[in-house]
Amino acid sequence: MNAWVDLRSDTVTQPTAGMRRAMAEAIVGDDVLGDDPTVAKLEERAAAIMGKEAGLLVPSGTMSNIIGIAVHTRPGDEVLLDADSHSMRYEAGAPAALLGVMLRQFRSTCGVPSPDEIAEAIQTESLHSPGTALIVIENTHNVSGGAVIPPAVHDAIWKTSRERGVAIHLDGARIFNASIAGNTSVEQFAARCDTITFCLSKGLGCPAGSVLCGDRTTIERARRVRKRLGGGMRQSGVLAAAGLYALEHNIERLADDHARAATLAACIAELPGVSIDLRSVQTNMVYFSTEAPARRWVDALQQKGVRCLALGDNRIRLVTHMDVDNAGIERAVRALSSVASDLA
Ligand code: TLP
Repeated sequence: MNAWVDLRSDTVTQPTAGMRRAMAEAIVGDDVLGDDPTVAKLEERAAAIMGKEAGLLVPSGTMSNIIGIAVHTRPGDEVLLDADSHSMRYEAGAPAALLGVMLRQFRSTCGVPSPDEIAEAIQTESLHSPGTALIVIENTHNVSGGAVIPPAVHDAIWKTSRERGVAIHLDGARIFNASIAGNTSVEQFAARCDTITFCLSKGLGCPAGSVLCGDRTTIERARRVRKRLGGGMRQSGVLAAAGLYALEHNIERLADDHARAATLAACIAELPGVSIDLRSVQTNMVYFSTEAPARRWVDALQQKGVRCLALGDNRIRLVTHMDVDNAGIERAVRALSSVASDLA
């Protein structure tokens, strides 16, 4: 039995034996000099899956979002993004600090933005106003509990963006989760944005890495920005091999994570002293509110071998992933029930 049932994030997974073997056997070169064949293969494969011309392996989702914003903007431009998006809340202010862009926030409802509100917010550059250069969309939407933005919403925002000459960057850190839960191909989501990034290091089980995809010219510009940010890596084929392995073996199984999250959510809905919106549990995340301080929940669950994160004073997040099987979920359910009655 594992010492922990670690539900803090889907980033905590250990590379499997198969993935480690693929990494050990990877043929590598110096990717900054452009001759790592495994990196090239991953970038081509990722681009093909997304239906884009080119891909770029970057160390993290955060760096990929920063580059995604950089390639579509100049200092002083305006970027429209969700008030609760990862770029807004969890990237240490990078768009402002590093790129000098203006961030203007819109509110989404259960993670789903309003195309009308976005259309209304777009402004044309003038002597007085910054011009809107970019819209950032996040699917699945983390802070809303891994909610999926439906393709029709992407369609509407895409249509506006073409009419108004504004680019779209899609933070698809968990786009494969969105694809499986929403029964929509990732290509369909990717067709409605100029750049898309997805993470290899979340539900797909890799130790590091994200891929930014877009047209060839944009990705060449992105390569230069990556260099500027210090994200050029050398024998990164070792990481790319893990990525290729994940794309081949770990996508379909995300459905298991979603089923396990649904089991956890159904159990939580029955507990005293908590509230949960079951409609928000669409993929691998479970957020719930607690009457007792969230910190006390985290500590009490930890004592029972279950790790989770407190977000704010009264909100808990649990994320399912490939290292938590049904037995782990059962342990978590028992721990949650026991903590709920202790804290009631
Ligand atoms: N999210 C992490 C934390 O930073 C919150 C997590 O555990 O969920 N976009 C989205 C939608 C994300 O959820 C994350 C990571 C990122 C980008 C950034 O990825 P990394 O951590 O690779 O920089």
